[in-house]
Amino acid sequence: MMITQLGNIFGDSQVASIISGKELGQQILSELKSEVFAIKKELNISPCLAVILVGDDPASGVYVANKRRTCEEIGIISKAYDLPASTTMKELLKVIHELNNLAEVHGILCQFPLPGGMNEQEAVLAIDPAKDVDGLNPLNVGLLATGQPKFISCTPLGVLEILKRYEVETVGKQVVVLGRSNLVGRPLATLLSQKGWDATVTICHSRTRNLESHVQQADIVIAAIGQPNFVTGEMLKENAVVIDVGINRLPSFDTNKKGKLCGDVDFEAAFQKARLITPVPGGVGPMTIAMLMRNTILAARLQNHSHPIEQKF
Ligand code: L34
Repeated sequence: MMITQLGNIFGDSQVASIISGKELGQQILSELKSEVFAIKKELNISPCLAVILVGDDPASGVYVANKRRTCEEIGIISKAYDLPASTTMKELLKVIHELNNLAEVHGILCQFPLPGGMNEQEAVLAIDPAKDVDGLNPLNVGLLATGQPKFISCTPLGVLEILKRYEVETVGKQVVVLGRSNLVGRPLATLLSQKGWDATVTICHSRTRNLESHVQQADIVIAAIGQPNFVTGEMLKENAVVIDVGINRLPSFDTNKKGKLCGDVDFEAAFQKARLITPVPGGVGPMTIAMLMRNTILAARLQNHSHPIEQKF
């Protein structure tokens, strides 16, 4: 299903199939569009997501624009809060508190990174856990850690959805997660080691010794460290599944053009060695957005005492 087998110019050797997060994301969005339609009919409400963007980081601007556009595409109401880089923490918290108290808003997302000097953890703590579609509030993090998840952050959910829909076996497998961030690495490692996924998970980070030897053992490698081409072809075990969460912009020599996007994995080399691989762009990014839509629909249902959509997690 949706696997592109690209021919190898040398003919004989086996190369990876490319996972299309873009196509899979589109398929999920069309399912969610029907779900939104059903909610409108059933509960007479429209799911609504408020996205807060502080400052003018160009990459964040692109991601937030993608989120808002996708809301519109599937019938979720999108409320935009664009605040200047000079916004104080107090002003940001005021906006969050107002949104917490607005009944028609079901989900609140504050895009990271915040401009220097602002406290991301404080922002996350202020978001009502019932509206925390990013799954970053410590209550939701704690529920996940103790095996009773409610809102799970969107990128880890997107990675799991890829593994599920491409029928990648995780039970008893060696998974190496590169990176320990609250947004991606840590929740992914937590989830994959839980019952149902049953993987043996190793988290590697900047202080890991013999990192290559860990990656070499891995049936599934998930790269989320934010360093272009960090994972080389040589590091990988033959037929590994490679999920590239990294999204790095290479410097552009032409100041009028945006730099080329690339992941944490040397794609060309990994493609020769892996069994399945996600590209950047068009891999995990679109799945993150699809999962944000799913969490918003879940929030709208839960706030209206309706049955949540079926979730494996
Ligand atoms: N609070 N901050 C919060 N929640 C999140 O879940 C995020 N993240 C990460 C950064 N900060 C956050 C995102 O939304 C990364 N991220 C994200 C979202 C979407 C895309 C990439 C990262 C995306 O749309 N990627 C496209 C290409 C975009 C482009 O052209 O630049 C892709 O195909 O990968």
